[in-house]
Amino acid sequence: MDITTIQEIIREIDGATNILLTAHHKLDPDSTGGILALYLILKKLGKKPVALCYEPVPKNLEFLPHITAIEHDKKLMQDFIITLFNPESDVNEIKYSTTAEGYINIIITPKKGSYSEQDVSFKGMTNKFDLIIVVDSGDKKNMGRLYEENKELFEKTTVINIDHHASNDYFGDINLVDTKVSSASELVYYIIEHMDKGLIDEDVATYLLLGIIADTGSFQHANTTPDSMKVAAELVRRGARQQDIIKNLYKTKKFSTLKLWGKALARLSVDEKARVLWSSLTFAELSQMQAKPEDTKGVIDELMSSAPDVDFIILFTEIAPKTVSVSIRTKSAEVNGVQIAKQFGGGGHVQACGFTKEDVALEELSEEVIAAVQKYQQERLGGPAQTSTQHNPPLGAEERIARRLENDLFR
Ligand SMILES: [Mn+2]
Repeated sequence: MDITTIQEIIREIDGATNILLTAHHKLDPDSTGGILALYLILKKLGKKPVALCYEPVPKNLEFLPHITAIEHDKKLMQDFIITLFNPESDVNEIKYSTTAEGYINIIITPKKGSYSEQDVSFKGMTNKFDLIIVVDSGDKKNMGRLYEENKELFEKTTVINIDHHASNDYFGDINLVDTKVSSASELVYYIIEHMDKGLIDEDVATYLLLGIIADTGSFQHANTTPDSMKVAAELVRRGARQQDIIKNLYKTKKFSTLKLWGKALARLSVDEKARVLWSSLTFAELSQMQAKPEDTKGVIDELMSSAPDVDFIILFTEIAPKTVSVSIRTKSAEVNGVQIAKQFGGGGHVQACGFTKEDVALEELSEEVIAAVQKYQQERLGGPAQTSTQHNPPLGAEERIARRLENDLFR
């Protein structure tokens, strides 16, 4: 951890009063958690923070306390006010003209008498921020309209850049950028830790844990480090409401989505030798459940994280009558899904790809695709030709998936 930079940031915060907090324009759990944690801490320190992001907060984050502290439509640049001492006479006329050099002349004509230089003063002449903290944003452009409309403010004000993206271009005057850290929220934790750990109450702990959980996919992604787990443990100790976070991030599914899962699970098939697991959803089922094709994304994600020892996970979705969309996922980079997708005119990434075919029967297409997978796997893994196709997953697998679904349903 870059202690020098953290200390520099703490010094800047100490010396500032009006602090603007923002993030990349599309708020996500990490940026929202980071902003709110800083907001509350700064308030506790007697500062005057303003949290601002022009895009609305995502629905699943509305459960967070003080979420309304993040404003969406505040205008940042203030009027430039020129005050003229004018005790006796009224103004006859005010007009202005611009010069070729880019100046504005404001011409004030009194009804009587005249003004002198001493009569003029300026008020509210600059924006009121003396520090800007940007959380989880790789560059200035990522802040969207907030930056576009206030470039001057960003140029004139000290900017602190707190981020963990590899693409970060060090746009700040002070940059706390660490790609080895799980999340911007974890970085915010390190700053607060060096200020005073006592500032972390239950709300602050919840915000920061939210960012860490979301960006590590509940400690499943490769960016989960011993440090991120240590910080998470400390946050839980300090009262972070982990169950609230999980419930709102992962356990709040539409009823239609859950019913869709039920259908997909009931039709689960496995070929253990070819190490492929697949399922399908018909157009009639989608319509019946008033589900949209995009609702099936959750189904394949869930199968991916719950499926047992397979290499391929494939979901066939009839998105319109006789039009079938095929999502192919593979569990490791050594298994190239694109090789299958390409045979059917599709493409994508090695581990996540697919295609859509019109004018086909769901059954027929799934048989063709599975045959292609069996052939690919046979060539890859060797061994005798593939013959057996088991249309039920092994008990262990089915049980594990069912238990997971049950958890999601009844929590
Ligand atoms: Mn992040």
